[in-house]
Amino acid sequence: MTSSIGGMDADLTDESVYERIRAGRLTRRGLLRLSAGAAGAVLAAPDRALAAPATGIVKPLPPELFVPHGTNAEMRWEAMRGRGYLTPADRFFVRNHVATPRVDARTWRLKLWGDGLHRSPTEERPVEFTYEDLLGMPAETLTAFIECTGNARGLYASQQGQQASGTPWGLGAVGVARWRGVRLATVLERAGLLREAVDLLPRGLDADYVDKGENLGRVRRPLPVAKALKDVLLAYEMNGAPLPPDHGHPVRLVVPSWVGIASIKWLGDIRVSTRPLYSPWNTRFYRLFGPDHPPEGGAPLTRTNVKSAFELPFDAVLAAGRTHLLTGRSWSGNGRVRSVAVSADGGATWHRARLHGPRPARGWVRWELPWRPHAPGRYELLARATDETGATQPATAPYNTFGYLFGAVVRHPVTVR
Ligand SMILES: Nc1nc2c(c(=O)[nH]1)N[C@H]1C(S)=C(S)[C@@H](COP(=O)(O)O)O[C@H]1N2
Ligand SMILES: [Mo]
Repeated sequence: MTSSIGGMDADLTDESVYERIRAGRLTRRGLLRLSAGAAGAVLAAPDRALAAPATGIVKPLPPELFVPHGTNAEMRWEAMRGRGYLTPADRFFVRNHVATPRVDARTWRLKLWGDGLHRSPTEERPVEFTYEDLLGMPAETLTAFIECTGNARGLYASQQGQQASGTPWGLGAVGVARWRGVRLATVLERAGLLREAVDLLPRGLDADYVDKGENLGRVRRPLPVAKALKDVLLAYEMNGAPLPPDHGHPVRLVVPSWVGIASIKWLGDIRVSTRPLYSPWNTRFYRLFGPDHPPEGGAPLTRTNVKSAFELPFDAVLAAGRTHLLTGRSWSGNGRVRSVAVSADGGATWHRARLHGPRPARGWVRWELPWRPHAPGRYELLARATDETGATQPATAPYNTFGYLFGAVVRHPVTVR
């Protein structure tokens, strides 16, 4: 299995190239350069402009599966109806600060450096691991969701009349995959992790992020060593295939149960430090700001909250006098979802949904409930999950200026005819 992944690397490159030729986005000259891999790890900017569509996302984004949001793409929840437990890669949401870079696994290196490692390797002379090195280490699989911190942000406006800055996601900035790779703990240990190390700074290989004219450098978000050693994966596979370009090829972090920003894609290097580390991604962003929070923001966000989604489009049309099977999924960064209640009358009466299928601690749970609406009209469907810590979904989400962690019960409108 492990060696076949190494063998599949070239195939993956071919396939993604083929995909872009088919979509007419790549010239023959661009193709020759790509396959020669001449430029090294990342394509030069002119080639990237040729190779990638305007979104900077490589995979196709058919409108029946995705809602585009600039450089990002949201999964439509109806695309999960009748599907299995996992979110297939073709419909997994993409959150890119800039654009998907093309990274060649054959020349890629993971670099570790900093005073938290034995003999304090420097950024210029780091400890290095190749893709093959990682494939040769003990592999683990992990079924986990990745969810953007701003998932459901759009509901602050549509449901609570509050303006929040950032991508106005619906509920589709979440997905569950089966990730396979090496424990970050294994690599840290081999790199010579010191007991005094407290913080890591994993950094992506995508281009610098420019925020309103200010260059903030490459995407990097501090990660406490304690979390890194507990359950973080250096993933090279997603749902049994090599990690696709948009999801971090060749290697990404998967930081289960934590806000999506922690799961750095196209991982290039990790600084290891004996002192706490900071970047704009744990100071300026990904804290709660606003009237109810301190001026410097609350503590950096870690675990996500409880949420639920129906596998239906907003404003779905359903036939009156028939029984419909309402289906959906619920998940929480605190652990397993214990129960889900559904209301079809705007919250006046609640019914227990039937939970079914696997329920891993870091994934989601599927549920269903039959519903027979008698009279035509407008209805609001509500789903409210409670997790194993007793945390449940409130009627309203506490406001913060960036619109993070919208965990309120979503009022899902449908029409019965
Ligand atoms: N290098 C890098 N890593 C990144 C990002 C990015 O823009 N660059 N976006 C982060 C954010 S905000 C989220 S929500 C997740 C999204 O992962 P996905 O695109 O595979 O769904 O990746 C995270 N890792
Ligand atoms: Mo995110």
